[in-house]
Amino acid sequence: MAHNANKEIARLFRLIAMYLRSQDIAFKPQAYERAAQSLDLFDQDVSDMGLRDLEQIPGVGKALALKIQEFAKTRTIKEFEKLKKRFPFDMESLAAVEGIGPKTAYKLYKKLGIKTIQDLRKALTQHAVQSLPGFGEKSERKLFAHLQFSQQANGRFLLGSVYDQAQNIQRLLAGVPGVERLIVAGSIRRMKETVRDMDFLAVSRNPKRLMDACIAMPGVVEVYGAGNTKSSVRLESGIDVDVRAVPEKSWGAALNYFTGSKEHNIALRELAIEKGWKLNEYGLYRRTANGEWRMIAGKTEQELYEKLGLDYIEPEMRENIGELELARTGKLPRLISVSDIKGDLQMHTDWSDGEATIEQMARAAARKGYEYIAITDHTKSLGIARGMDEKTIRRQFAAIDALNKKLQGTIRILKGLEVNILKNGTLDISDAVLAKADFVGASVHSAFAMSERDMTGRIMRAMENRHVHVVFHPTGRLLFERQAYEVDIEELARCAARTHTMLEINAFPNRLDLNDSNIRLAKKHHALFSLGTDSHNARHLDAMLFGAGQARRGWCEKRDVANTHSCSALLALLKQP
Ligand code: DGT
Ligand code: CA
Ligand code: ZN
Repeated sequence: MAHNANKEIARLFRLIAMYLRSQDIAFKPQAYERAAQSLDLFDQDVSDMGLRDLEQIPGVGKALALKIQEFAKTRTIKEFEKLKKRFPFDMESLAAVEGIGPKTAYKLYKKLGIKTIQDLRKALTQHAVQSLPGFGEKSERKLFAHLQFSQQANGRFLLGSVYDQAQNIQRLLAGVPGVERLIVAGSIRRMKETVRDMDFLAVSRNPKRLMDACIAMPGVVEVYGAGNTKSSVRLESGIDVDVRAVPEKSWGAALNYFTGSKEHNIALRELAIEKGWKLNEYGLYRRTANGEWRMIAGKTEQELYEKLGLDYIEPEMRENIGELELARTGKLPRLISVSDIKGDLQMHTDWSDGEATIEQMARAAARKGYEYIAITDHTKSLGIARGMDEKTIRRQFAAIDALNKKLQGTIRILKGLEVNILKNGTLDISDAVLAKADFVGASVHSAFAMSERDMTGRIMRAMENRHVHVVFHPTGRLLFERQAYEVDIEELARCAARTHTMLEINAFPNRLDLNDSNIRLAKKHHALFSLGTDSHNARHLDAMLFGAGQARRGWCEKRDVANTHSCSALLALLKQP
């Protein structure tokens, strides 16, 4: 593990430099930055070094050496604390946005009161930034584009941006000698669209060894705590990781507790109390005749639910929104699983804005075990995505026909499109060409600012088109970037059922659109869903897991999702012109 003190001191030095720079102070910022850089490269812990030795570090003079010692003693630096008070905005995050330096961050704070990334996002959406001196419409747009790529907001992370890392840590820590069980709990286990941290839970014969392994993991930049049964660290990517070891006999109770949600936990605990019992992270307890608490369940989650008179509730459903009642009455849905998915119904290739060829995508999908895919490249009115015109579409479909012959027995490629729903609800491609496609998705990619009534009407008009099989990413939201446009999901769902048009559950990590609650809502009105990853390269195909996760959070069963069917069954079920 790198020396955490060094890293943290370097970080504070850099921040001090930024505050000073924002005030146009000369020389001092460079001195702090130079020292910070040396500290990053210095391979010995500076916390217990003497003044003389510290001064040997390149760029560290007496004044900065004293500050390093101050940090070693007090875990902070007074000058930093003073500056932080004087400039109460999130300099670190704001100055990290491409196109914003310390001076701009200060200006944004002073003129517009922008303190956080959220404030900035809001100001940009309201076009408040372009009025500042030195800014214009163009720089505002640029700034917005930079922000769009930031993966993190409000201290939360996209599930899709941390999931692999969580799996890697799980593998790594599960291999530590003594570990008998180890699993990631919390919001990641519940497949929530965004997560704040990673909560690992373990049973180990040697918990201390597990904790030591945790703080020694690659990528750890800070250790908050390292005890005998709990450790807590921060990773380079900015996310915190907690690891807890629990006794074997409490595994189920602890897993249940740390999976959450908190609301679900509270409802379970109340149910226990109603029965005169007690439930906590150690187990479920009943009072004996002589007044002592005796554990009656807790080794597995299954027995916990069973004792409470409930069917087992899958983690994705544990949000206290009615699942307890369903579990009590034996009416829980049998949730769809990612292995039920037989094909991926949205992806792009180098015919529009994708990175891979049709054949590369098809072969990658075949390796995932899919029976079919739909290639759904953009169409002409989406200029920035190199949308295809009618002529190009005909050529692409011919190419797919040829490929299907070549790949026969490997995978079936459906000729699909992602056409644009224009402002008035018509499409940018003629019906004659749509009729040649196997699978047509329609989406809104422009003119987002509309009343809910107009937008709902616009999309419904597209659904009435007999060639349109599905509405892609029905609300248009981009997590951390763009709010959903105003649209009435219930109305769309009713229209979906009536016109036999599907609604997409877009699996791409920053879309997840429809989201969990909208899926539940649409399901109530008997909408049928299609799952698609919206892949732009072969790696993206893995995102299906997150789409399936949202479908599960939306209480979907296998029959609610069209691409659980075989290819011929799917084609038979599509709306016929
Ligand atoms: P996150 O981290 O914000 O994405 O969401 P969670 O659900 O992972 O929340 P977290 O990490 O704060 O806590 C993990 C689990 O621990 C949470 O799902 C339920 C449980 N938990 C935490 N605090 C409380 C509490 O005050 N009461 C109860 N009953 N459970 C709690
Ligand atoms: Ca968590
Ligand atoms: Zn799209």
